[in-house]
Amino acid sequence: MKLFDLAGHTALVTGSSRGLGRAMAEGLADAGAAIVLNGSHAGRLTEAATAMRAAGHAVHEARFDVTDEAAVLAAFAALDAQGVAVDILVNNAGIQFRRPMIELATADWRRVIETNLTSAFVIGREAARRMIPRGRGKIINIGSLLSDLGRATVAPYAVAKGGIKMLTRAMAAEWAEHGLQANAIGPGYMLTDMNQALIDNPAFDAWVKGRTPARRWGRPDELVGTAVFLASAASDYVNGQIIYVDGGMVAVL
Ligand code: GCO
Repeated sequence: MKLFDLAGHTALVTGSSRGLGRAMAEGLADAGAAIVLNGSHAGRLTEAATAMRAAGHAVHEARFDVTDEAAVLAAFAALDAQGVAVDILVNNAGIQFRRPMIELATADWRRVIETNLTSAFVIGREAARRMIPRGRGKIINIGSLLSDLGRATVAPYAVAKGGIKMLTRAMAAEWAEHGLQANAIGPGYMLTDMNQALIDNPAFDAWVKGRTPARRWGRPDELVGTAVFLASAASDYVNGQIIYVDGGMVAVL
């Protein structure tokens, strides 16, 4: 299992005080990584860090809004000053905003694109600037079923997640020769706060269970295996890929 051992590595997981990011942070920590937890809500970030430390994990806290470039730069400068070398980046932070496009304000479009896509470029660039001189690094961008498929009322989210798939390929194109591996995970319909309105909607719940070959929603912890694989030496020759963890939904009609 040494191939999947993350001891000696440090993972920055954006949006990791709850949801998918928290589950992946805990899973990467279980595999031996030190974790840089990120969130913009001080209380939630401290709660998550405290719980993970109580579980025996090495945890740093980096509180910043991923859309605030100055705060991102300051956070990386602080990590540099502390001698914390991020060699695994999980670009997970994201928001959802469901609205038909003809009713969608441009400001709301921009907010989703900035949070779900542009932040992954900015944080990826800052991480890569430090990984390239070291000749190694793992970047894991969190996409979605909507990286490949459309759904009504979630246009900015789908466009951003489609962009995540292509940003991942662009990162592979430019950074693989420097020893970095950039890949993506495409979660299916997962049991998260962001999806609570859908989970609570009997018609949508039935649709997800009928449309998904596994006939169920996914659990956040079900992303951990793929995250550890993409964060570890086991994926050193994997680049530019998106791995769907979706119960089979994207593979079938
Ligand atoms: C939606 C959901 C999806 C899921 C996930 C599916 O409104 O359709 O929020 O976006 O969260 O992204 O892969």
